[in-house]
Amino acid sequence: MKMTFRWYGEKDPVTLETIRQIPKMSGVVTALYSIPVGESWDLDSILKQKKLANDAGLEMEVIESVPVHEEIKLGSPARDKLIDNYITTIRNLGRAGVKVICYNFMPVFDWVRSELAYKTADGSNCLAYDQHMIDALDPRKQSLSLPGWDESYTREQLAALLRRYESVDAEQLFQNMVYFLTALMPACKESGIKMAVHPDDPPWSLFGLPRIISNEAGIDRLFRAVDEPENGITLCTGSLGADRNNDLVKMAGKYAAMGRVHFVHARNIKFIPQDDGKLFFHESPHPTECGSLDVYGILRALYENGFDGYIRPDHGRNIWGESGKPGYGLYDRALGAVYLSGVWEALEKTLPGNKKEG
Ligand SMILES: [Mn+2]
Repeated sequence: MKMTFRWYGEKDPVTLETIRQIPKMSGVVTALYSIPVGESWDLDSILKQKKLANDAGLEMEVIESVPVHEEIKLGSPARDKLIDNYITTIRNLGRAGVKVICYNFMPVFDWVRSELAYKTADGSNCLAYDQHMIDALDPRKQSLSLPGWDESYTREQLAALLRRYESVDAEQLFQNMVYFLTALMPACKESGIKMAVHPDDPPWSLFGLPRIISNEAGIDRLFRAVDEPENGITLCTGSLGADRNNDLVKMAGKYAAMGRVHFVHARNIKFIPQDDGKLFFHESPHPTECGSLDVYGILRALYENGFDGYIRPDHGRNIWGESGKPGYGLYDRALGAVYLSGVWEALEKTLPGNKKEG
């Protein structure tokens, strides 16, 4: 297992020098943030980013993410050129020694929360999801004021994009994803790159848009449709865990045994029951007992089924007066990394070697 940390490049207030001081940190998970979505990433720019990490004593073996252009998700005629660009990016990342690409296939919106600074009982703040607030939003009728939504679309552009998705149901989106992945596989094999799809966050349809990587059935179907070891997942516990029907311990063990967990996002969330039964959860400290997810059980299932890939602490709270990027401050993610490493050490020292290590 390799512990990693997300780094948003040179503009990230959390510096590489800080990250390297977190115990057991092997590398950063980063991206090239200035290249527009759809354009290919040139080798020089990739190597420049890698050198920054390497000079700080950190690896750059996981990219999060190489975004997938909406035209690919829509399956429009424009997709083939964009897929060619994506393949060029894969080849260049492979040349630079990158091993895993995290991406997602969620139409228009990726992660969605109702609050970015929900105040918890201990005075820290974190991301939260309140179904009441999400239900009250209709991006087709009103300007969307969604926390974290980057407003890169005007209201008219967003409305036009949503109209185009009216003809794309979950089945069509799935076919478009299979088309995309199938095209990528030869380059992935030649380049030593594994694709790790990030599950839908949250794992259900939002604003009428289809979502397909939300549960075991969806992931199984994707693995069957493109049955290659390079077609894997980012096991994001907080994303999948928002749906209480998802048995994360089972999924972690099953997909690790298949060799399809290429990357793990470890995060805990806490469900707060509401009188009307609607969903409310906020993100919590990483340890099992601080939230509703069995983080220990998930790590144990990964360990026992031979997982030896990359992991990073996912969203942390803002604590100790830090006002960091929501979910991506330094302190709580660093605490999370050390907790995860501690659990892993205990697993290694108390259980027989995992299958990969014989
Ligand atoms: Mn995640």
